[in-house]
Amino acid sequence: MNKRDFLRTGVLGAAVVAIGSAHSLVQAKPKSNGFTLPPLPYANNALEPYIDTRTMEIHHDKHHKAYVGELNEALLGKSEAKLPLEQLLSEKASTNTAVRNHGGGHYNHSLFWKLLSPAKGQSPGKNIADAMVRDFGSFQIFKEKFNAAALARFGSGWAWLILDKNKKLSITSTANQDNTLMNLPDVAKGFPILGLDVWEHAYYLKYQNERKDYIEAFWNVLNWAYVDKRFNEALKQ
Ligand code: MN3
Repeated sequence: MNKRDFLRTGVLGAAVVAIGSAHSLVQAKPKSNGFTLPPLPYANNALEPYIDTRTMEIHHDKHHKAYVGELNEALLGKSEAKLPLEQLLSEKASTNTAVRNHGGGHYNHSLFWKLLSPAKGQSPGKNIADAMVRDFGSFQIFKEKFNAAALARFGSGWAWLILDKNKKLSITSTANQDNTLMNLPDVAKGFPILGLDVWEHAYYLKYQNERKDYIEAFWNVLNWAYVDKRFNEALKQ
């Protein structure tokens, strides 16, 4: 919808309200040309018993949906709405709180769904396994450091495995919906290979205050095939 159409709808909507009609134009919300909620790539119950059905429903259908809606609303009619999400985050998150919070929420969750999978028995591919040995000493040390970052993040946030500009893997965590694409003070920069949502909404129904148990369960549903894909793509960038 262009600006003129938007104004016309607004005026018409106001007129309809004024005569007390319930015409649908009154409810019609102007649409952004922006971002959409991706469907989960598996059923809500696919990650049981590690991540429960109800948590997946609420997390995707309520929380993620809200980030998308708020982001579109904040960018309505603005040129930023046309930017690719990664570029939007790297260029605008530091100065635009809606982009930082809702854009971050949209990116982080879109990534998170794809990082989970019901496929059993996955393990890291050779390239990333070798890089983990090189940069952490062993797979076990990588996992311990990642778990520690996820556990130590105070309040709401994410733990990350990232590839930095020197093509080195490292582990970090961010508050709220921040991520390592954003140019923020105190946030490490790098391409997010793997992220774990440690907001209470991600685990509280099943695990309550036991974040540690949720973190341990996460490894059973980690989609290593997708982790490998991201790693191999990031190496080429
Ligand atoms: Mn979440």
